[in-house]
Amino acid sequence: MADSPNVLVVGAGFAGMYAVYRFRRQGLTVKVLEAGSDVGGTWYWNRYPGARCDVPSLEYSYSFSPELEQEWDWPEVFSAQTDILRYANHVADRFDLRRDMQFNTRVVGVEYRQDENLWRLTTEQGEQFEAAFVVMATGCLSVPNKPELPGADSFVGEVLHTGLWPKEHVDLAGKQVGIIGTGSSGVQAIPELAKQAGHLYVFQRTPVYTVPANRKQMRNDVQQEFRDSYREIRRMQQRNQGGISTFRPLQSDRRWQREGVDRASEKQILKLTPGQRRNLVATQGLASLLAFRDVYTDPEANDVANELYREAVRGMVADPVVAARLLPKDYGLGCKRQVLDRDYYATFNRDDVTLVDLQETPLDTITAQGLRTSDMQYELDVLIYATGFDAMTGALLKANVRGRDGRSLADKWRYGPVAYLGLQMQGFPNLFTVTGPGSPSVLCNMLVAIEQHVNWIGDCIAHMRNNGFKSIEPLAESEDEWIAHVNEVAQGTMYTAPSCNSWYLGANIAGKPRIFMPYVGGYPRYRERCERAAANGYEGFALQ
Ligand code: N01
Repeated sequence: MADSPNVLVVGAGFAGMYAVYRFRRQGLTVKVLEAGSDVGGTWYWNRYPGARCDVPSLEYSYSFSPELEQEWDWPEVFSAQTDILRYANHVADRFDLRRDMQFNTRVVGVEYRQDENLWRLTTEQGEQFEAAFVVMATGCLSVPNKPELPGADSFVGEVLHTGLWPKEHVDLAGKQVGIIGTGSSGVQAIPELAKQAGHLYVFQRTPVYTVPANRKQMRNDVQQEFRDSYREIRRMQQRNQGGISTFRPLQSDRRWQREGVDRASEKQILKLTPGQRRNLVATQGLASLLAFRDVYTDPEANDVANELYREAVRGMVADPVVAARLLPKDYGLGCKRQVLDRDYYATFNRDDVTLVDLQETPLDTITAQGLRTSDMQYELDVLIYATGFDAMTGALLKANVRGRDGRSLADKWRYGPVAYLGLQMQGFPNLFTVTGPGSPSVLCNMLVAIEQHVNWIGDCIAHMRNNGFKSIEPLAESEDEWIAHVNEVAQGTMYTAPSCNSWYLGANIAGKPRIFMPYVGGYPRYRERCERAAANGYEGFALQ
């Protein structure tokens, strides 16, 4: 047996990193096993050109160390992957986290040893580790989805995936480059790839709703204002539905006041006249459509916003045929994770970029030289998959988890993820998930969601050790009640509209059960629920 710490953590992304800090501070020994060669998780793997975060960096940052908050400089309001990875490395250095981490170590087995009440983890290299507690900090978007396309193996050019982008520079100069997929990754990459490639072919199956990203450089006075107010900002995050404070620079109230739009109509697009709506989009851009509450719940309001969106895109793309292909038609705003871009539509005005609509001319096969659709052969040097992830459950299932009586997690989750509060599963005692299905996770500022979960897990382990408990797992009825609640709050939102197919629903993976996985009821309500369970002696859980 290689090692037996108190807690084994799988994954050295932001969750695994904080787990080391938190668990160490409470006197536990901890070991992290990580497949990559260093820290950073999502930001370690997703190095494709254009990758950046859609949450402002002053908020997408750890709150556990006031010193860290004061000393770190963010160059931009919404940071690029390189800056976020630099931050992750700084945190790892500053708190000496790597001491308890083993890299290049992929966990392929997570098995509960019932007689010993221990978990045994097996790595790809055959090493084994044991611990009383396991924390799966494996991320929500960490297993790339690479669809099996006919003929894919025959392609002789270079194949890349946005979610597994090489560390080394990829030279695309003068090359014929194809990219499949127009979700967040594709939309971020396409304008950058177009600048680098000889010619870029974008193979689009489903058009996307994307709005321009905030491109502001960080101003010193804004950063200082944050630093001076961080404690209040962190409190505001705890009260906000998505774990993001409404503190500057996100504050939009003044802008709304300037434009003379009252706060009631801010929430309902149907209360504005057609002229007011058009004026709003013309003066404040596409992102203004996202501020209306009714767009997310009322199909009529949603249609109004969708049509305004389409109208604006027609104005941005020079060729009307290309514009028509770029317009989403079969689903509405608010169904998928909102995509943010930098010059996405303008990129299709370039002569060296071709949009191929795979609905009009479906993909026939990949060939040795490129990609063939029903009407054309496209010669390619490089083929890039921007085809997303097996989200939320993928990494947990891939780790081959087996609980009591040898029951696999895959079996427990054959009809969709069954868990309590996205923290634990019945039949898998002392195994915890960070930002697991049924928790706000991907609908929340991830750093806020991660810290809340790791703190809860740390407190739970302390409670067990202080009170002589050897095992904790949820009651089956707690899981049932929580799943019913998770489903109930998602009903009536655009997320679960019949026309909606998103990775939130598992709809991007063939054969995956269609279940809305994250908790949409808001972070504060969720956090209070977790706190209440703990305060009531871990209500809903069986402690032994
Ligand atoms: O993945 P996606 P993503 N043939 O699943 C297409 C986060 N993220 O990596 O819709 C042809 O959204 C698929 O088409 P369709 C963020 O949470 C954040 O882009 O299935 N096409 C779609 O166009 C995001 O939501 C940032 O018809 C195929 C695309 O591939 C999440 O990651 C940046 C296909 C996949 O889109 C996932 O985004 C990047 C096939 N067989 C990512 N299979 C930030 O900004 C799939 N597609 C923080």
